[in-house]
Amino acid sequence: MGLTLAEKIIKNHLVTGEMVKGTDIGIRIDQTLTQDATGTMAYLEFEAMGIDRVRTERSVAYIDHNTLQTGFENADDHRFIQTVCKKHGIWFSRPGNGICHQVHLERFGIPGKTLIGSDSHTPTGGGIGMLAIGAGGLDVAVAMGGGEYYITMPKIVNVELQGELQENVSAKDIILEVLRIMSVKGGVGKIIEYTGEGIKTLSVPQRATITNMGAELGATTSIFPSDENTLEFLKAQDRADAYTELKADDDAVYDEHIVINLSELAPLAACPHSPDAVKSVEELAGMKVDQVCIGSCTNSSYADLMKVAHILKGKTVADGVSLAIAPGSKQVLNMLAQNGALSDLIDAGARILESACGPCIGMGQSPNSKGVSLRTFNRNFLGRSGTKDAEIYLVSPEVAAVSALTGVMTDPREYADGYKVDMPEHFLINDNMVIEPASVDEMDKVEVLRGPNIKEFPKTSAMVQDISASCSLKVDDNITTDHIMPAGAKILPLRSNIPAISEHCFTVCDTKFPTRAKALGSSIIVGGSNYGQGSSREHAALAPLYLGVKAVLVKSFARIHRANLINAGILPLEFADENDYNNIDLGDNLYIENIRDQIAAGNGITIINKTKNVEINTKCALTERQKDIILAGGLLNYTMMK
Ligand code: MIC
Ligand code: SF4
Repeated sequence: MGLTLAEKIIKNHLVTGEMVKGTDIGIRIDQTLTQDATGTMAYLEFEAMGIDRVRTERSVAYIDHNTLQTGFENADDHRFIQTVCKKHGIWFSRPGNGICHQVHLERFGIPGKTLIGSDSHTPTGGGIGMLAIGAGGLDVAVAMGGGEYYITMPKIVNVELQGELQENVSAKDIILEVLRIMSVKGGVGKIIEYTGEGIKTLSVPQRATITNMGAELGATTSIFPSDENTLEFLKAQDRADAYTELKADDDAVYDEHIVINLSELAPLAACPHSPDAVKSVEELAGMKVDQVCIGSCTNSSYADLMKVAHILKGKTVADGVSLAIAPGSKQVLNMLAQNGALSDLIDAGARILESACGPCIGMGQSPNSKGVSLRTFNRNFLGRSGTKDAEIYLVSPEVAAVSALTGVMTDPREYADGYKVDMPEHFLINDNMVIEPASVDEMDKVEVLRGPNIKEFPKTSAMVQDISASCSLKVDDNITTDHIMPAGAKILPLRSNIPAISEHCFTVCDTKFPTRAKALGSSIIVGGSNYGQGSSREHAALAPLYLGVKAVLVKSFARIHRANLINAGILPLEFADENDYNNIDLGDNLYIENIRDQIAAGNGITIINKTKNVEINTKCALTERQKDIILAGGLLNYTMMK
């Protein structure tokens, strides 16, 4: 029986377990990446493990999220990351060099290698044929120290692309169509593998748009084969030696099969407040628009921005619209500057932002009250833009650009004029903003510089035997990590300070949660299905941990968040019978006895709701390793005990 491409890469990296779907496997990690909003914590964890030097083939730290410096905090964090990287063997991409996923694809991604990153959009690397997975900071720290990375062996879904996109329909519309079909929880426990004649028409950056936003499916990762288009991209990046041809065997067996005919696809938009609330642009046409933002790790490549520049050239942004553009990398921005396209953008009235995440993570450019904002980004969760009552629509660069001109949602096919951006034969290459680590001989001389906002990783203790706790919060389905631990320009600078950031935990849902949880001492959160979807931020586990949350009991979890809870030593429980969701209310007194024995026995955990006098059976499907992590009080304790 033949293997799929993902299975081939897993097989080559398998250290623990067997490739049996649904069972736990440990894989060797070749490369890691971090960004600054998760990076400080990841490097504090790495330091706590006491390992001198990274043991990966390549580890890179990027500064791209917390780039608004309205106080000392972010600048201090950048300096900490820069010095810690220099000392321990990690390459450092300076602020201004671009968004981690875009730069990694351009300069470091290698087909067939494994990559984990402390950012949920790490699967962007699947566009170049890597097995690239988003993870919590602690998992990345362990991988930097040479430890394997554990996942549940996923099912493999084949998305077969046929035909060719019409002009002004783009890669973004392909992934929006996949989201429409599969939903934000349809990819949990799965890898999405793209095949078919249609992929030949897609360049590496277009493929990367698709694998990037595959994160919104909840998928473990997404991947494209490595073929002549991959070689063309690598050659143009002066990295042809990184190329290997990679594809699935002809007789590979997939668990699911989806066919999309690109020729029939129309421009799409994800409506507020979920990436799978997809409608056609035709249906939404004419809706008044207040803001347009172009950029993010999904859609900020050279080709994307050349297309935008072409649409805007010689025109002016509509009166009522504010247009912001953040190019994905210094390479992209500089190429636009050199060929004059930047001037077309400026001339049309675009507000040019630095090459960073910017508005995507609420670092500035929050829309006006009740504003309608079209964004080429990947997430439109409630409040993420910084304006809670704003309406965010996720669209392609083509839809964004034409709508910026007309002031209303517009189908870009009406503006088709035959223009096509060719892949440059040579990208502009200058890695002067990437700092090499110190040599082994020099590393001891490097002093790691810490600012006062950098507080220690919260200490945890081994799991106790009995837990008496109250329900401190009850939430619905599809809770995102942006609900649990909001981001934005005001809160992100506290990412290195768990006591301070925990004051904002869940405040999008309930402003009193942090005070209540602290007053209760020990508590349990109750939620619906797909709890914790979205980002990889381990702060969504560390802040509840700091506030005394001992267990999270839900209908189902998103993958990375569940792993982060286990890493933090918080019990992830699922209702054995979903109807029991109705048997717990806010404030109920809950009791779990002999918990260590129940975890070890592995038959689920019984919670007694003393307020309602009912017993609730929960599933607690932990592998032997995960049981040991939970019993030790988290992955850091477990790793240090080993
Ligand atoms: C995001 O897009 O939500 C982020 C910000 O990049 C996060 C990481 C973070 O919260 O720091 C992610 O996707 O993992
Ligand atoms: Fe940055 Fe947005 Fe991409 Fe997250 S999704 S890495 S915030 S650009």
